[in-house]
Amino acid sequence: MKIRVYDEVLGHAEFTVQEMAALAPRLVSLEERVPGVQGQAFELKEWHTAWCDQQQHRADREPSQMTVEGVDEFQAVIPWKELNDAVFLFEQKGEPLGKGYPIRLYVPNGSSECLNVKSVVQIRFQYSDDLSQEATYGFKNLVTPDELKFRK
Ligand SMILES: Nc1nc2c(c(=O)[nH]1)N[C@H]1C(S)=C(S)[C@@H](COP(=O)(O)O)O[C@H]1N2
Ligand SMILES: [Mo]
Repeated sequence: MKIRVYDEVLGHAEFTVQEMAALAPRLVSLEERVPGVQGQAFELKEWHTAWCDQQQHRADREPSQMTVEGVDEFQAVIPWKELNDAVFLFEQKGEPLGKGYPIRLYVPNGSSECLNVKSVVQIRFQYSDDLSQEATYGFKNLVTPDELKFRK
């Protein structure tokens, strides 16, 4: 399963879990950030910087927010300043994640545990001047094919 990453400046790319983890400058033990939960993780902000470097992009500004989406279309929109301790969990006991595969976001010190999105398959880094700086989360609006028929 691939993870799609979009950045309004860098463009987009697809990564396997292994490719994503390999780009991280270091791995961290999740337990150090989230007491009681074990596993291998990498830091979101370090990862983003490493990706910028790989693309030889000299970042002159930071994203304003990140939007992550799970395979079940659960999504969270999180202000950049809330993500200082954020990590992606990708491995437990040397195995791919049982719950949360391919990767799971954890936002220690964030505004809600609901932001710990499981089974992340899409990540978007956004740069906006709109300073609505509250994190939000929930399921995207799902439209059934039947409903679509009436949407002309
Ligand atoms: N993909 C996905 N991630 C999700 C959710 C979800 O429904 N789908 N629920 C969120 C909510 S509301 C909470 S409280 C936590 C629950 O995490 P847990 O299953 O480890 O207790 O996961 C979050 N991550
Ligand atoms: Mo929740």
